[in-house]
Amino acid sequence: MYQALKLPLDQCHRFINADGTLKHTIDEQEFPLLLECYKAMMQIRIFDKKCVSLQRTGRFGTYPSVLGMEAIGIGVGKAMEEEDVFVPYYRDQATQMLRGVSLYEILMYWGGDERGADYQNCRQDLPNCVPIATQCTHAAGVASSFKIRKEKRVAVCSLGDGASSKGDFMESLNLAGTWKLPMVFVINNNQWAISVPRHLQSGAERLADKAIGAGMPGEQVDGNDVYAVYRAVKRAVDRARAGKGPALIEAISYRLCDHTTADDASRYRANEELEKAWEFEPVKRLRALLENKGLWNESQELAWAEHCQANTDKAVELFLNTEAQPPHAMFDHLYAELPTQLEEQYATLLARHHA
Ligand SMILES: Cc1ncc(C[n+]2csc(CCOP(=O)(O)OP(=O)(O)O)c2C)c(N)n1
Ligand SMILES: [Mg+2]
Repeated sequence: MYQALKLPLDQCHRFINADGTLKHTIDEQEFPLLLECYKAMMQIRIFDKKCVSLQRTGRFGTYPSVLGMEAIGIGVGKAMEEEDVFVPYYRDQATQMLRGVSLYEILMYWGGDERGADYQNCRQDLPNCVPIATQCTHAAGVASSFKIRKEKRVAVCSLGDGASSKGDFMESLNLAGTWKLPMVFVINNNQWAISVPRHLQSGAERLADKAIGAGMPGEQVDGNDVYAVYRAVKRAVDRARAGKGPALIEAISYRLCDHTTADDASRYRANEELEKAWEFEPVKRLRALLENKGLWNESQELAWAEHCQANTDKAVELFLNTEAQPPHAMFDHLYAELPTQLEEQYATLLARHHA
């Protein structure tokens, strides 16, 4: 089955199989955590669907859905400590939600309002990075500061499979390995970089092997298994915190959605492959496991879905009722002192706004 998709899922770390059975035993004490993960994954799935609808009805900007990749984000978020710093790319709503970024803030950001990046919680987490892989260099900087200040904190950097072909990533990886920085790279390998499939991106059999040249451990995990992601990231984060240096984790998943709302994946991707990928998706398998263990049932599912929808609707209402900032706000917070040219443009815009 996996071969049809060409996902190397049989070789990578996994606890929860696609049908909800266990490949490896999970300690009973961990089940409350799994329940929390499931609830969070449902919240992000319901919220994410609403974001796509908002864009389709003209009330939102371009939006990158996280459909099918929820387990990666939630596993990463659960593995981090509050004092760590998360350095995201643009498909990290799930981790951000667990870190304390509100659904309202996520909506504001993707609605084109930078106030959404001024997180009221987790104030040291970095904002979304849309330029591919540049966040890796920022994360290396954050991790360097932790090392210099002897702080027991870890920078966790998230990136896509496509981003792992960029120089910024390779340079950050090299620096992290050389300086033994307290950082963890997590690759969300969703098999596509927009329309470029994984096999055309890199000659490396496993993206995790890129760690070898940088002198750090690299590990492949089933990114559709939230517990496998959590365990791998937690181990790497604990290790980095203990001063043993960085690690790279490749979480293998599949992008069940278009690249963004500006994309139409049916133009370059076979429907048969997409249908196959749905068999491995992360939410269904965790629900099956929890139900088998007697920890979840249909009525809880319905009640929780309703709760998640209410949370989403509340945040959407607040977002839609937030007054947009004036156009000249785009100049705010860019520079301590605006360069002359920008100062002129700022003055022009200000005059028009008040005319
Ligand atoms: C520096 C830079 N080059 C190109 C782009 C255009 N671009 C946006 S998303 C993307 C593909 C990224 O794929 P991947 O890293 O696999 O992340 P995914 O979107 O699949 O999560 C590209 C090339 C960009 N945003 N930044
Ligand atoms: Mg990708």
